[in-house]
Amino acid sequence: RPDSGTHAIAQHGKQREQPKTRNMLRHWLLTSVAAGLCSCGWAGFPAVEPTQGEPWPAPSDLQLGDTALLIPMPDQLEFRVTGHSCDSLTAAISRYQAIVAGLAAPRPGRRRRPTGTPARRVSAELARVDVNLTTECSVPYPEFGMDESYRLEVASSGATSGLAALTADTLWGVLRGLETLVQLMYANGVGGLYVREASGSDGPRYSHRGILLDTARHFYPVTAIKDMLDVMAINKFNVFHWHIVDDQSFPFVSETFPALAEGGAYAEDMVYSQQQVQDIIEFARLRGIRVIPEFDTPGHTRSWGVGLPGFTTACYGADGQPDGSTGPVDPSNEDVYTMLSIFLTEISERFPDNYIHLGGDEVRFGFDCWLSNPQIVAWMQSLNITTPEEVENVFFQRLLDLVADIPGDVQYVVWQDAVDNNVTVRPDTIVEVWKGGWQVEMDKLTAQDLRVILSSPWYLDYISYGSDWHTYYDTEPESFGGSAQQNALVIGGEACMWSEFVDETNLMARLWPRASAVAERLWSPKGTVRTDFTASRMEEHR
Ligand code: CP6
Repeated sequence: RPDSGTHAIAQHGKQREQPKTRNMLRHWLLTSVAAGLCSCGWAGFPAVEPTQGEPWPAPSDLQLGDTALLIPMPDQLEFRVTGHSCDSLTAAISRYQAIVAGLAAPRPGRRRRPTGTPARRVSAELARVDVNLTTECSVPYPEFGMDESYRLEVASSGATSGLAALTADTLWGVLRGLETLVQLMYANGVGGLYVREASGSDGPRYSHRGILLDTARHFYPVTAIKDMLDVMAINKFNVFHWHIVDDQSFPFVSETFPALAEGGAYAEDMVYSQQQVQDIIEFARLRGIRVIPEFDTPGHTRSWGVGLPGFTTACYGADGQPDGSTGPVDPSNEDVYTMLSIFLTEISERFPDNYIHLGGDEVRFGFDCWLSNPQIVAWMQSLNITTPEEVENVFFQRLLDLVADIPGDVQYVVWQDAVDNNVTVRPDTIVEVWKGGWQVEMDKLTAQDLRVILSSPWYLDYISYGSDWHTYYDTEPESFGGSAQQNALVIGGEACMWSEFVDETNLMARLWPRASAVAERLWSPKGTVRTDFTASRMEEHR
């Protein structure tokens, strides 16, 4: 079926339950007619039963009832702050008020439950939403390990009938709870909404649930990044791993080294200014999303060397002369370490998160260049080392040492390559696993007592025919056969959007809803498995 995204998602899905006879008849009629009209070889997969008001990712411990409450005038729905308040909370409530008001509008391109067949009995009207933040909004920025849990009651009977009550100990929990609450709502077709009866609590399985966006292979305007962050919040993602620079371009405007972007950006206006970076961090903060910038060295640094000659290695040809190309960071140049110390101090001040991603991947592509350069060979001799792996190790060790000297609590994430190459990392290092054979690697790293995040199975820039979200969904990060102690070191995962073939024109379509599969795997309790109902929920969520 080349025609329908909705069916593509659910094409292998079967109906969750046997519908009642009348529904079955109508269903049979509709599908037969559709099949008869379609000469495109439709395989006759039954359409999934439309769901209404199913939250995604699935909450850990929230019971949804059989009845719904009516919200006759969505734009008038009152949110009352009953606990602590702060600007960030007020901003979140305004944002969700607008979302609620928008939910009643008809949505194009989506199959709906036929009018006249309400999913559930409507027993009351929703009078108000009480939002109870039990402690002060004291933590200004989302951080690793933050409490994102909340309690939610939407009562359609008893003493609190007609009330929704959201309670959380942190602003981040309130944000997650508001998102769930609006996902319990669905349009009634005549300008109002229903909201499902619900009771219980929810919280994430993993504390690191990220999306990597590469803004170096193609430049993304701030608006595109904000669009992504908005949908990340809908999916309860909480980390924007900003792969901000790479070989191809350096769009980050540094205060201490403005030459980097002047030389390395694609164009003068294809940069992220100080103001824009701050704007993105603030937009993310209001959605409970951390921004972890990646400044990848010593590989993937061609663009750094354009504005800062001498930072990267000059590669030599067979004739013993520089051939005009450049390789990885020049580890024999002492200025490089001074520069990185100043630069990363600036980064630690401009990005509020405690973590910086230091990269360290794919250095081997530059090994030949290192070995071609007589200065580096002489430097290697002076250190009594002979292999490029040792060069990589010496550089990275010095990098980690200088990061340790930056004032404040600066912690780091590295790609698995650094540890594979036997760099001595601090015990609190987070290692990101990206290569194939990830189970073996996760086992190895956690056996060394290192914390890991997994991204190998979730390279969303890669596309193929069919419902690949199934595979993303079914990947269990702890399926590497480790001990309970090892499993506890798995702190989450990331979906990656490398941008060699992606830019602002196709980013959203390539991310969503496929990244939603990853979102549920990382949020919902261990053991959450894919069923036919998952496809229906995915369809509604999309
Ligand atoms: N860019 C950078 C990339 C990749 C990595 N680092 C990458 C490698 C292999 C695949 C996809 C992406 N494009 N800087 C590796 C982490 Cl399959």
